[in-house]
Amino acid sequence: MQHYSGFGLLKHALSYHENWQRVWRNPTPKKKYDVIIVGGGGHGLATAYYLAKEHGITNVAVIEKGYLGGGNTARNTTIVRSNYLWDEAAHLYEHAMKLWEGLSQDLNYNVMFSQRGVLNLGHTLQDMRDIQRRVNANRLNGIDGEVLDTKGVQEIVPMMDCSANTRYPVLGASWQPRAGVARHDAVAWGFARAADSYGVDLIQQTEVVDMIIEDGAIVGVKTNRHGDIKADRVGCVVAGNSGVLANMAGFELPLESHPLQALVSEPIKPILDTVVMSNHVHGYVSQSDKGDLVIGAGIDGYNGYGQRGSYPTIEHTVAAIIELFPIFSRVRMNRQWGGIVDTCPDACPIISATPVENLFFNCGWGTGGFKATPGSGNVFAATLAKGEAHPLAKPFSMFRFYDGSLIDEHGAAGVAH
Ligand code: FAD
Ligand code: PYC
Repeated sequence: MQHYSGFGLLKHALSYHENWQRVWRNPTPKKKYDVIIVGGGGHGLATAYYLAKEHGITNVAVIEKGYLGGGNTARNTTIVRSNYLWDEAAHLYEHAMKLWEGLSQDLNYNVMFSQRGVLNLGHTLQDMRDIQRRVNANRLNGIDGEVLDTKGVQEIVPMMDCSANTRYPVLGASWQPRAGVARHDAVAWGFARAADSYGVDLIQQTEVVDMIIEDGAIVGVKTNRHGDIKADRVGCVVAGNSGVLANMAGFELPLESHPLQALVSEPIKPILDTVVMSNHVHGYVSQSDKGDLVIGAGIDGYNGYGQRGSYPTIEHTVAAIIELFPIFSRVRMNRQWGGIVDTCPDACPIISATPVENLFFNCGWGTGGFKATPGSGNVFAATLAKGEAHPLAKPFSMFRFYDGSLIDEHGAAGVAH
């Protein structure tokens, strides 16, 4: 990595970034790869990295229709936690958490993983019973967690309105100290740089427009810029566009695409050093290192591929945050945006073989996949390398919707969908 003095920085800014080193190559695609990953978000890039690092498979292309990490990876609010209820999900997200804990060192790239803790508030007796049950389950799975009462919450966030006078008084919370946030762009860039260094081709501004399927097996993809590219195996990691890609391959996935919005305030001095989420008033907030309050809530109810969202959701979200933090009522909101999330009926992902031989899908992460990025890439790489599901991925087969073995994580999802 190059270091510049203040003068050097100014000179490079004025010279339109001349002589800056590329962080990854801009390769011309080969005719054929061992593995093609469709989708250059965090999950696709992590998959490519672990394919190369852990399985020695480096003849790999990641094909991205826009720029790397420009989808939901760029649009999310970066909450990382592993406090899911059911064993299958808890094991998967805790696998990711352990990888997060060594990720900056592993990638030699600072992903700014900050374990500042996450509070999931309870406002009713039923909330508190659910929290107790989830924390017990977490502990049995070796995942850190505590049940806090109102006083315990107030000690962690003194400026939150925990009085008994509010419409939905805070009765307590689950508290996961190892949870926190990470820098979303850095995660994509770190995985991209590391994958590139193993020889993985990162092909941007190239859309997969069809699948090439012969005798029930995929043999390549059609692209809008580079024609046909062949591959022995293809992994689709395209989040909100998963239904579109599945249709190209001739099957359907039980997914709905919805806008999910977030907004950030003007930067303010450091005031909130943890993450607060509330299902009941339904909003969540953290503060970025830059000082912005990072705010969000549930999905927009309608299906769509728009990356914007509707106004009533913003109004509701801001009202929820002000209910918890009246002190924020005079902070101005700076920006708002949306991503396209792919929601599954049981609020759990699909990491799976498909009816088409050698074609695999990793999708359905919905509102909560950022936290899974390294774990998802890690188990999907193993699945692609071996042609059969990694043990942690096995429960997340798409065929669970045929035999009914669903894993309902709506309660722990933290965000309504
Ligand atoms: P993406 O980053 O969307 O990558 C998929 C890529 O596929 C895109 O870059 C897209 O351009 C590409 N693509 C699509 N179709 C094609 C094609 N035909 N050809 C080539 N490329 C294609 N999760 C959390 O854990 N914590 C949070 O706090 C959180 N907050 C969120 C807040 C918002 C507002 C949103 C929208 C999401 C949030 N999420 C959160 C969810 C999280 O962002 C996603 O689950 C995760 O980023 C998905 O990563 P991905 O790599 O699978 O998808
Ligand atoms: O899954 O924790 C989560 C989350 C927070 C905000 C959006 N998703």
